[in-house]
Amino acid sequence: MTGGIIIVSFLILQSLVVSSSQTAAPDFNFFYWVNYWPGAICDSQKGCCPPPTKGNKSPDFMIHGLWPQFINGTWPAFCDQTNLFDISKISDLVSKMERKWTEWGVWVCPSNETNLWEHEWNKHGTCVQSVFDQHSYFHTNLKFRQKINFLSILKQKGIKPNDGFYGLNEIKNAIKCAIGFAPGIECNEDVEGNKQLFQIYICLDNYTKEFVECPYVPDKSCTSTIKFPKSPEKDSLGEHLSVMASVSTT
Ligand code: U2P
Repeated sequence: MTGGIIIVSFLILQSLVVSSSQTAAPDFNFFYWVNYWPGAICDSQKGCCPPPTKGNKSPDFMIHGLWPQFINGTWPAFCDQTNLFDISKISDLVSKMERKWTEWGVWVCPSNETNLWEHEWNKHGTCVQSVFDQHSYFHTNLKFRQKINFLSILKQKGIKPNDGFYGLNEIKNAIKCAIGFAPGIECNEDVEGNKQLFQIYICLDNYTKEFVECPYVPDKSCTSTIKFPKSPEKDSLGEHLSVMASVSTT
């Protein structure tokens, strides 16, 4: 009798372990969490059309996304057409997302705004459903944005968005000092062809529980010294908007 109870208990326990591991085992190796510097879009060939009302008022890094990666340098994308982006699932997060995750196309002239949030979920989020649903995917991005303030990390080491040039290693070390692991840095070019700080990549384990050493990072686009471009000042923002207003009313 006792033996029977033990066997039944064992079978129940085993079925619980199997079902929880089926939903929880990620089928990718790690995450990139990527943030971009809007100033690097503003002084590139594309020019700048800062968003008028939505978003952050003061210059800051913006979330690009949380991307699952394979160890061999490839990544999954657009994994599930049956669970596409649905803003009603994240309505409580929207106001924060407008401040920290501004649509990237709005900075480009002429603005080519698409829905970045929708794109990021449909492309990357649908491939990480073993770990996240829509709400927890976006919430996790915001949680890390709250935890890591790249601008203040860099400023503390005297690295400021002032069109100055800084050592690539100086920038990486500042971030390594703060989070324990060196980031990847992606550069683009300003109109004069100077390489400049565009995106910061940090790596997280496949449950986003901790930072990890990046298996590889897209460093090849930078030179050993790179520019940290200014962001549009509030004044120039106002100027830009009043020019736009006068153009549209004449
Ligand atoms: O490089 C173009 C876009 O492909 C996605 N990407 C790129 C490199 C990488 O290691 N992992 C990855 O997912 C990004 O997709 P997006 O969300 O921008 O469409 C990257 O910008």
